[in-house]
Amino acid sequence: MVRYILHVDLDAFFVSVEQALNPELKGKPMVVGGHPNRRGVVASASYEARTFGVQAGMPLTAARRLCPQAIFLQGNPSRYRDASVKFMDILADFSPSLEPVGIDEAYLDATGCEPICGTPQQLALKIKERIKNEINLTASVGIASCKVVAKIASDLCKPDGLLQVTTGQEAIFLAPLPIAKLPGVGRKTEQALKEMGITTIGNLATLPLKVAKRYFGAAGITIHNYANGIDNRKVQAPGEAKSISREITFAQDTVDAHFLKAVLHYLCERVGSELRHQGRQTKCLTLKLRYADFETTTRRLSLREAADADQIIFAMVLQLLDKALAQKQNLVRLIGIEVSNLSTEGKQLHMFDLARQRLEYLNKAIDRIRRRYGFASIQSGWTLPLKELLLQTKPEPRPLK
Ligand code: DCP
Ligand code: CA
Repeated sequence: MVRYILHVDLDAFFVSVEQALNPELKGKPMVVGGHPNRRGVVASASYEARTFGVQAGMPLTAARRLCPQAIFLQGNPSRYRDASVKFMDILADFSPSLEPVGIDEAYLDATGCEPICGTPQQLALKIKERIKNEINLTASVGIASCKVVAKIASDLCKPDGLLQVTTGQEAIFLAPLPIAKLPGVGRKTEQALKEMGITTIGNLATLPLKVAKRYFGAAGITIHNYANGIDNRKVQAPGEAKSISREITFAQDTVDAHFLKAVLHYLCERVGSELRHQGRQTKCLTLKLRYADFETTTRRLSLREAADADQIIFAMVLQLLDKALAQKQNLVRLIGIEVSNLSTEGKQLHMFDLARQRLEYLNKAIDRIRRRYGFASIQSGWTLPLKELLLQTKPEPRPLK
């Protein structure tokens, strides 16, 4: 069956949220990321600033050199989280098959929605209209028969665009595009492909599969398939996701190990509470670090027994952080954790394991308090250095169930 997948991505997200709240900023070159005289990088640039060459990830000082007249804002994470929740809520009205990706993008499977929502194009227009009316933001939407092509389509039609790739035309659509546009092709792979004379997606598509596999292993097969417009990945609603991840990008890059450990503990609490909410446990932990130079590293370990306790997850992932910090002492821009290899098996195995049982009771009690009074209402000693940061967002109390 032909699938219709929409990739919906908000335009210049952080910047647009600021503009929606302060219309005087609209149409102006703008950068969210911090003060231009300070260290740090551009998180989001308005399309007006982009015409001067300003890009996400570039040092703020470089952005100011390129576009001195731009307005620089520090950013308001809680505003972006609010807008993100509203955005996802709008999308959820259109299809139960919704996969949020990061803060401002999502895939939506619209296969079979035609009798209710009209053609995929009509559906995309309705989604764009509601986003405009309800949160005053613009979104770009790519429509295709698979995720990778839908994502590239939304990227190409930005800002405020809508682009549908006709089924059967995927490879032709992709062929002229530069290789860096293909998800899965990072800076290193791009360089290696260029050294092989491969500069467009079409070049990669016609490379013999064996060669792609020899040079890049399993990832070579994936990008070769993508280049041919082949991507069987399903749109996965979060409940069925194979992994749960949380990450934080810092307003200011840091090497402060104490602070990094506090943030890591916070992320473990977030992931742990989500695991328990879903009634699942993890057997695989991954730590992600992105440095100021944008190099991203991941370290992974397997657990002998499945776990859902923050304390166990933290103890294990802390070992990964210690190793990473010992190996590279650069400024850190982002820290994240992912738990995967998830199971929903019962915990009978630990019936006589008192320490684990105590943790289970403790975490259940903490979850209950947090459900009622908000996540920041209860803190561990580890996350005390983050007190100010965490108290910025205070959800409405909800009744205990
Ligand atoms: N972000 C960040 N640091 C980065 C990249 C992004 O903090 N290096 C944040 C700010 C962005 C948001 O994530 O607004 C979404 O990222 P996108 O890559 O989707 O970028 P934008 O939404 O800003 O722009 P576009 O219109 O290209 O989607
Ligand atoms: Ca975006």
